[in-house]
Amino acid sequence: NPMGASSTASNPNARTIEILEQMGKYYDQMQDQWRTLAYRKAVTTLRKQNVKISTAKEAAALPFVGTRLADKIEEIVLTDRLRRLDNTRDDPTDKVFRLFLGVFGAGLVQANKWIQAGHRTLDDLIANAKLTDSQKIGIEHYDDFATRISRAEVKAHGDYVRDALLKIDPDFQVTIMGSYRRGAKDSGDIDIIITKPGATVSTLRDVTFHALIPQLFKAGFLKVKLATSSSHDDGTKWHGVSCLPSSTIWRRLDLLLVPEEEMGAALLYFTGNDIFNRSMRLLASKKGMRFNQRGLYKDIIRGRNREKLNEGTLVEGRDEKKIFDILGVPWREPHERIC
Ligand code: DCP
Ligand code: MG
Ligand code: MN
Repeated sequence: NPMGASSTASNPNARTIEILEQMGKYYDQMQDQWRTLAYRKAVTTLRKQNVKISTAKEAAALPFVGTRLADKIEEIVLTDRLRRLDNTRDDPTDKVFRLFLGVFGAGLVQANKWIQAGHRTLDDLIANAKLTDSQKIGIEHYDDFATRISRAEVKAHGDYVRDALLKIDPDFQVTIMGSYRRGAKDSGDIDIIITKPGATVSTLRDVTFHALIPQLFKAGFLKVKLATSSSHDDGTKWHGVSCLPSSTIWRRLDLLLVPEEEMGAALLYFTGNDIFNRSMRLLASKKGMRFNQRGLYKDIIRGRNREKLNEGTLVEGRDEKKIFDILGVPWREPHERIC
């Protein structure tokens, strides 16, 4: 966390925050996005308090803290623990479930199927389950993918891609996005945007898929391509695995191809974090607009259930700052986009 451990340690709610973070991490592993979000927001709120929050009533009066979370805060203060969290540690099926959810690309349905089929360990899966190629990689490199990547290593992966790309065409640009751009001290994966002033998507694709990627495979830097849901695949993304020549740890690497006219929207979107993006999307929607990774659009016609009936007209895509302006949001540096 970029807020740093020191600011938590001196916070009167340090112990509560610590336990809520563990509970949030549990829900994150369970892919329960709703509860993960609720816990993250509550932790952010508690970090800002300079008095100790002791009762459910005090907690419920804070923004983003609902009654059930407020009860849990009181329980933590009174008992120095949280039964719900302790329970998760005793339940063996629960542990296996979280283990399986940690396999790259495995969701709730897949994890459940493996458990129903009687599998209990990763070795079990390798020996007895029918796995896709991506799942096999996810299991064989389970520990690699679970290890955070230091800032220096993220940068080294970015430099490697940039060096190779600039040898092919010096006008290309490589930007490291995601948690790295927000200044995080470590990251879960490496997110990279590839662009070139004036180039069409088709040129970006040609160079990336026919020159860059084959070359990076040949050099041994790229290890495998991973499957992604085909519904989201418009040929501007590549998901896979890379490894530095000096290392044996395989890392998750995402490449994204962005034409110049969408660069502002892509910078905004892929800087995140996900909650900040969600609030920007909500704000756009309240103003009758729509924000996605390609741009800010207006004149969206929505149906009875607020489903959109057209794509709208592009308002801004090129300039990140302008998108903030048009939405009426004061500029926030990437490291300030943490919710
Ligand atoms: N993103 C989003 N909503 C999602 C997933 C991603 O808005 N459901 C955006 C915001 C993220 C960016 O894409 O910052 C990159 O996605 P990552 O999953 O790689 O997340 P981060 O880079 O922020 O964190 P990590 O260090 O875990 O990779
Ligand atoms: Mg990332
Ligand atoms: Mn990513």
